[in-house]
Amino acid sequence: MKKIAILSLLSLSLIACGGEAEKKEDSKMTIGGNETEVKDEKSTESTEEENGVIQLSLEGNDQMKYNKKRLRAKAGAEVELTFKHVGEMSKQAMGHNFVLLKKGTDIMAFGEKAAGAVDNDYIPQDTYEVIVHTEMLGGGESTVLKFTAPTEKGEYDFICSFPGHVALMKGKFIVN
Ligand SMILES: [Cu+2]
Repeated sequence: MKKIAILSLLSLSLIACGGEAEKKEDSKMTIGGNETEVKDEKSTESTEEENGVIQLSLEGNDQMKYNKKRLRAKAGAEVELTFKHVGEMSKQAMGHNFVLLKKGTDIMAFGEKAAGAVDNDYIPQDTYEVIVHTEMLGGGESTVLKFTAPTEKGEYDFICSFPGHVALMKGKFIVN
């Protein structure tokens, strides 16, 4: 009887060990996954500071895409955003801008409203939803936008307000 008890104890501890080993492997895999995620995040944004001014850059191309999905700034910080249209198409065919919107703005509804503002570079004139925006650029053009980041932390949407572009050209401006 005793032997049986010992044997079953042994096998129990073996099972327990096996379980632990598996768990350890799992956590390793999770850590690896997190690391990749962090790397991805870094490659989609650049946060440099020069004389206390946060330097950000963003590009738009002929494929109707921004090169970053996220931009980051400290709450209330001075920001200098260099925005460049790296394509070759005209402003009339493939114009791009950067429009930073207030928290909670419905970006698709805003995009529709903006599409009607043909005479104002596709920025609705009577809107309270825009925090700041650049001019509309054509291929090869660039502009620098200086502004103060919102003082309220959180995620803000940025979009291109050229008709139809909001579906693909959108990102998060993260204030922390
Ligand atoms: Cu655009």
